[in-house]
Amino acid sequence: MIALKHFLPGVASLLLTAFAAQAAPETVIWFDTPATNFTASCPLGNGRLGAMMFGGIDHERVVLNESSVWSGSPQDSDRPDAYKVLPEIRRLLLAGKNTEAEALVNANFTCQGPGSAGPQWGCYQVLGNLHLDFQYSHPAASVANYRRELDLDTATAHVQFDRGGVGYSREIFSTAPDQVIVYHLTANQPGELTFALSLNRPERFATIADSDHSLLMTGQLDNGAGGGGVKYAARVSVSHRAGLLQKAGETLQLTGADEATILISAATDYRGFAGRQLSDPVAASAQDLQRAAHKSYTTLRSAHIADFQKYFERVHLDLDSAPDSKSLPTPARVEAFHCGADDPGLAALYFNFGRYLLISSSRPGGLPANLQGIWAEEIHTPWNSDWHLDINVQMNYWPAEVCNLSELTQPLFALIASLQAPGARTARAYYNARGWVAHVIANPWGFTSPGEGASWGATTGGSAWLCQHLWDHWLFTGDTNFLRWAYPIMQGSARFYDDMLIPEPTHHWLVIAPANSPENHFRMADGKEASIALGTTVHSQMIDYLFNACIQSSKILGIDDDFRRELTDKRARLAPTQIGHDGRIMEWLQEYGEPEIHHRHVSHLWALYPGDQISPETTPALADAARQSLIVRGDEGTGWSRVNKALLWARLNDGNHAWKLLCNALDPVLSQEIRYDNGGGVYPNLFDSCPPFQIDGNFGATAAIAEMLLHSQEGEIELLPALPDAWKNGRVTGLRARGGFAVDIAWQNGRLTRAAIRSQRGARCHIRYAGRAAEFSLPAGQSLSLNDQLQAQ
Ligand code: FUC
Repeated sequence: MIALKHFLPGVASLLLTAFAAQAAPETVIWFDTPATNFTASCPLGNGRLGAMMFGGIDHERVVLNESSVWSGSPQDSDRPDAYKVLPEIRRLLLAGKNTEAEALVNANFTCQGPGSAGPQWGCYQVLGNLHLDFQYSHPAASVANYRRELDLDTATAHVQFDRGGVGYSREIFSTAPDQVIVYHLTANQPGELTFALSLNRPERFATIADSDHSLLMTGQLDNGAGGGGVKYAARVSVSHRAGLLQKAGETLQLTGADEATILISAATDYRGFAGRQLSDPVAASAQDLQRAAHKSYTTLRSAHIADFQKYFERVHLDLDSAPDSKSLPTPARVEAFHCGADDPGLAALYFNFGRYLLISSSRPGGLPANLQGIWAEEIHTPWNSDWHLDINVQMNYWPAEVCNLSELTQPLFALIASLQAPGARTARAYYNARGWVAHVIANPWGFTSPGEGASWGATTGGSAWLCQHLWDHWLFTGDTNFLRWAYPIMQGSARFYDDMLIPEPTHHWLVIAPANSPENHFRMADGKEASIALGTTVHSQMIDYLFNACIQSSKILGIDDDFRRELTDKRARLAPTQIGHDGRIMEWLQEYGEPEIHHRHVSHLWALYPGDQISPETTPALADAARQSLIVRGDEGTGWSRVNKALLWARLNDGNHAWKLLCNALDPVLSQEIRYDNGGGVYPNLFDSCPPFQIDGNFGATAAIAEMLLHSQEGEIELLPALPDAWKNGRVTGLRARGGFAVDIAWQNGRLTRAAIRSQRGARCHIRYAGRAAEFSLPAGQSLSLNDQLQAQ
């Protein structure tokens, strides 16, 4: 049963219905076997230090990560003279000669050098592997009662089993307060814990036993320019009760212990836009380890749980779980769901998992969650596990504000701020424009040039899309200090687009040229295919949003009247979102042919989500057209694409269709092979499969589930806007709405029963539910309880 304390003060009892929640099926991912691969292992993280526990019986492997283990180095990848070709590219585009324009873009509007295909770009990679080789007194005895679980509520993973009459248990967590990974092992019979411990990685390492109870692994990554890059150090130390601990070459041997605690620390000398900025990882890792070693396992554990729960306990979601959801290991539960089991509780588990992963992979002061969060087992991660700016890194942060994890966006904001200086150089080199720009890909080395392939890499929308998060943070928090900090960043981005806009010949609307619709292409009347266009819908939508954000900010801050007037004027002349002859939103300025009608990106619906310019209430015709676009795009795709569409259906108030997409996003997947067309779902450990593993789909799913329960655009809060029929009973507490509100909602038989709203800073509150509307004034900090008629109670 969820405790009363999780409800808003003063209204808790009203919300306690006969709904009997069982916490475990919604917060525990569990298995009855050890993991046979990475995507079945259990992820743990403190934002910086990651661990994937396999839970092996004879051999345990824990994959270790540190968020700044990045190869590569800063490079000058702008083509300084590219801007000279821009007038000709524009002339060709204005003349409708897209393929000719594209040839010039291909030749000039890529980065200098191999970009993300080259070693200097770098690669987020595994820190190392901790190996434990166990010996048992009864090696021939069979193993019984095996259970491995990840408890999302405490951010701890456990293994338990019996062998030869001995009960073994292990627990692992990665703690933020103490900056170490802690692995605790026990046997319930004296002297039955025996294992050898080693530490390695696939390349570039040396491990020594630097004492009879500790290991040190050091190395230096490739900087991609013929020299040494980031240096790292990882340390392991073991303390134990009973038994004997000795070093044996580069390993440690513990024999006949009752209990052991392994501490793991790691550091790098990465000195970029975020992170620890250390010069000596060997000393830093020693310091972390020594500090933690002075504390008991239980002290470390309780500090970790308190720290983690400070974030995780802010939000609760209860949905009915299938009766056997507790008895089925998670992969079997997912399989049963796939085969039609009625188990909305799996969505609650998936929702919680996304929140868990964000808290575990993105902490203030650190690097933003990358394509795999912080979890990687290879040297060569897919797409270098970087930050893609044409949906992926943004999707990572979609759940942050609505799930009351606002401060975890700080690493993303640090990345955005860091792109200004290199992005200003790129803006000059390619476009002779003021302000700053980022294209499609970014790394920790300040890369803002176009990618190495112009068809996908020359999209200039990355910076506008990133800035959307800055303005949205303000909309949720109303933090004027933050706005003062963020405004110059948004302004710099707006300046770039301001300089980039040119009138198109037919309507004289202002458009970006050259432009792409992320990663998609089109067919022209002469049958030729191209990616480079004169104006694309997504660009217009994002620039409209950004200009509005700057206009509003400058009013709030009382500055920059002239710039505001200029943006206001240009905003009114931007190309509008158009509806095509078949009733769909047009992706480009013209109605081109669409070679890939089911393309995974649906960028032209950006204004529906994450933007706010399209909604069924304010722009019903565009909302209908968006619906048509989604129908034609279909319900398949990569993992992230499926949850993106779930979000879009949620914004269209179609809960059943959103749920259908979420169900598709929960398809069981095992393949790791990169696919662009389809094949999304989840791996056994519930990591999103693009495929391969890509964490954006986890975060997007959490955002989608929140969006099905609560909308907060246009100054209104809408309760249960897209509740699917399948989610008959439920309640959610602690969600956040734009305008600075906290919202709890309970429902039964698909109908609202109670809601509670609290204003953080005092505000008028417009609420809607099922065609009803109500308005209240809420003093700061006060809660309002509403019944199903939206009447105050
Ligand atoms: C974008 C997507 C791909 C993949 C990659 C990491 O390019 O179009 O599907 O998610 O990012």
